[in-house]
Amino acid sequence: MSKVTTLGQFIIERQGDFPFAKGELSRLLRDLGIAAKIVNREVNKAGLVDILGEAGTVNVQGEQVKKLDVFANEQFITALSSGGECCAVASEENEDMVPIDTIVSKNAKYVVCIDPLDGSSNIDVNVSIGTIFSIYRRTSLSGSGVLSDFLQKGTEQVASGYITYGSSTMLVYTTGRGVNGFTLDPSIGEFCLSHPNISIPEDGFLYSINEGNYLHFPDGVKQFIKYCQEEDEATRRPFSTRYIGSLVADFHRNLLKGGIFIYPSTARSPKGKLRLIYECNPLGWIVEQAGGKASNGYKRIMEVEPESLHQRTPLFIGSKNLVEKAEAYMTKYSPQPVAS
Ligand code: AHM
Ligand code: MG
Repeated sequence: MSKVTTLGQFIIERQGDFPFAKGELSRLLRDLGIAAKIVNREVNKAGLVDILGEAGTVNVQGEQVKKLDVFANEQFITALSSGGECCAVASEENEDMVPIDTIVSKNAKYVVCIDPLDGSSNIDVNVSIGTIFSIYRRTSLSGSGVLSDFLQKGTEQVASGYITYGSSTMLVYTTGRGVNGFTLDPSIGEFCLSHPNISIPEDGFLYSINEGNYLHFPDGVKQFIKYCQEEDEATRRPFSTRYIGSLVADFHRNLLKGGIFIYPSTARSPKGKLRLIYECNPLGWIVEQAGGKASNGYKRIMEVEPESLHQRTPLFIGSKNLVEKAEAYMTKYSPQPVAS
């Protein structure tokens, strides 16, 4: 019988590699895993709204039915507040950071940035959605966290990951020593190591972009799309388009199969749509740890200086050679005067 390694076991085994680790980061990851299982349970019931009641209404038990993204946000913040290892949370669902000032958490070492349920427009149609998270060591000295704790470059992350609620539920994370993926086995309620040491192919044959916005793309992106669509046997072009419209699901597919995901600036979103702190940086670190690249079109995403919690950025992420190719097209056809 092959040995099953659960997420909990894996985290504890890895902790032994850091002689001075006190286990706080491990506990934080474990708390995120527990919240993910609760969110997964509710996400799996999303199709039952006619039976269980619609968001905003009162269900047959007399309880207020919450929107799933609000529910997910509450679950993650509750898990992080009671775990005692996190002194503040920044979430897509909250305009300001949420300080955690319980007795156990007040002087905790870490802050967590989270998109609790990304791609939520896909919930009602049974398409994959996800959670994205990123952990930083606080820069403030004590008390509950402050805004500046979150305005650190992606290069300062100590752990990042995502959960994809799809045909199966997976948690993928890195602490800077490779990327490992765990699939939830619902029969035992545990995330089990299923994808050790994930690496993304250097070349990919998929490109993922919302081409509906084509007219408003920068010329560099238009030219890159043209390159992807040209016929060339040697480079296996034309490439195929795959676009779900759920960042985590699009990213996860390209991570395993190779490819590039692009959300550039558009007329509607001149700075791009995706958020630097809790969408782009965490996935940026994952892809780099897997051997790929993440860029804003001109520079490494993890080196962009964050100025605000909900800052947006264009994103080019995936297989190394494809991201470099797209960057070359951006530099040639859409040279930008100053770095963003
Ligand atoms: P959300 O945070 O409001 O869910 O939006 C983020 C989502 C991403 O999952 C996805 O990559 C992108 O929006 C899709 O946007 P579009 O519908 O413009 O293609
Ligand atoms: Mg989002």
